[in-house]
Amino acid sequence: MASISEQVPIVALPKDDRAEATAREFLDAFQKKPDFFVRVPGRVNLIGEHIDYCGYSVCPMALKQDVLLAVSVENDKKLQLRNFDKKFSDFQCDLPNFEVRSGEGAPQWYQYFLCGVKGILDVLPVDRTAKGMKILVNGNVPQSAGLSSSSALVSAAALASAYAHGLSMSKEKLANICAECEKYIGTQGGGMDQAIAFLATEGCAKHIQFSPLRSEDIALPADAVFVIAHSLVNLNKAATADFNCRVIECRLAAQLIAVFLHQLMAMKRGVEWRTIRKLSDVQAALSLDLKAMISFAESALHERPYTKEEITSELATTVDELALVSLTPNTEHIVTFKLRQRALHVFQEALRVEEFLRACSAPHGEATPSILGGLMSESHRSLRDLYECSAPELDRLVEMSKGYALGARLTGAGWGGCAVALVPPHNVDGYMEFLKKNFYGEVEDVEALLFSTAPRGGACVYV
Ligand code: ADP
Ligand code: NG1
Ligand code: MG
Repeated sequence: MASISEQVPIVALPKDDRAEATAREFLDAFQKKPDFFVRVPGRVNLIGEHIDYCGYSVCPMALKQDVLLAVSVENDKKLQLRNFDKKFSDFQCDLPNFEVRSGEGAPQWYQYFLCGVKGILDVLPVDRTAKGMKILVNGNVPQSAGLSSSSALVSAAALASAYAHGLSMSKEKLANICAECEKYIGTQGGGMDQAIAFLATEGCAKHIQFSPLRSEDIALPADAVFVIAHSLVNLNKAATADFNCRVIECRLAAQLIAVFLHQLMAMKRGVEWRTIRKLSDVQAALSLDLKAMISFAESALHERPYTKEEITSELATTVDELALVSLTPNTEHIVTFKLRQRALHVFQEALRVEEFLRACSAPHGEATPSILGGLMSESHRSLRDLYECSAPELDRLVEMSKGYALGARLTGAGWGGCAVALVPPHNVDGYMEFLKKNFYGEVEDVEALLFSTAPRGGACVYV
């Protein structure tokens, strides 16, 4: 196998219980030893929510919870999958031609895996044959909780396939492939999850920027602990149209803003709405700053939900062309769109990211954690009120954090899943005890649902 060590690190398998249990289970399942292992972490996003798919930068960090794969490479052109968790059924298919996903509703677990395999087979040089693989999946990222278990699984599948085929590519290339191939599952994510999965480094949260993908370390204050708390509500993003609905509301807002500004300013360079995909595209085309975009969205877009008829009329197009250019198969049925509210959240959240980074890069003082916490709380209010992607249980968690944390917000896509709170070190134990007693009560295995985090490293291959 050719080395990809100058890209994703290839290191010795740690001698811990989890690695040993995974190796043992692989032996049981396939009567042979694995050739290599792959680890890809989940992530928590500190700030910059629902803006990656609008082209704006985000601030996530990798978790210790991860997807660990044990892999053997085979010459039989078959993919055989087993899961450590027996609630996930065995799966097998022939390579290279398989269907990733058809139909609606929640996808099957192995379909996320197939996304990653397809992402790599699609870039395999034509003279290379697809290799078979036997794989055991052992994941402990809480699922459907906004901590990116799906992208850890997709990215692990892609990394295993790349390594099995001896493909050598940069972390950024792998992250971009994974961001695109996870879309086969049906959601139109922006690439944050796959980016941090590959670009994370131990000890640092990252500022991730897109087009082109790049990352920088964020210097978080030493006296700030990030505590994650699960709301006990799960939402599988691909099972409903909620997530894609927000993506296309932002797209339509960007397309309408392009047309309105064009008319208003008799612009030197015309902006053709059909070429606009993201709110950042229209900002770049107009060379305006975020504050100017906020003012314009406030004055030009009305609060009342836009109907499809109104949008087609403003864009001088037809329902059919709108579906083709702007919508996704699972959002074609939607008839009203809250464009002003969504655009305002995005521009204001992008501004909060800038302020968060400014506070982190200035010399840290006593006030730094409070500034960061304040921005996180504002972010939550905006996600709750303008973006409408919170849930009563998440709002309750955020409310309950007030006596202990300097700020808290939902993290990930929302509609359930986790909140992240910035807590001073001396309050961490008290906060967790308070939530155990008053939020979790009799719930079992609270350690998996409520934990403090430190930034961990990104994807690696273990040999
Ligand atoms: P999130 O990425 O926020 O955790 P998603 O709804 O995007 O939530 O993806 C969750 C889905 O990913 C699960 O329903 C399951 O199909 C798949 N998944 C994640 N981790 C695993 C795992 N360890 N084993 C099997 N499937 C997994
Ligand atoms: P989660 O909640 O981890 O599935 C999703 C998107 C991200 C980002 C966040 C919201 C995917 C794979 N992930 O994350 O790209 O848009 O929501 O900030 O679609
Ligand atoms: Mg996901």
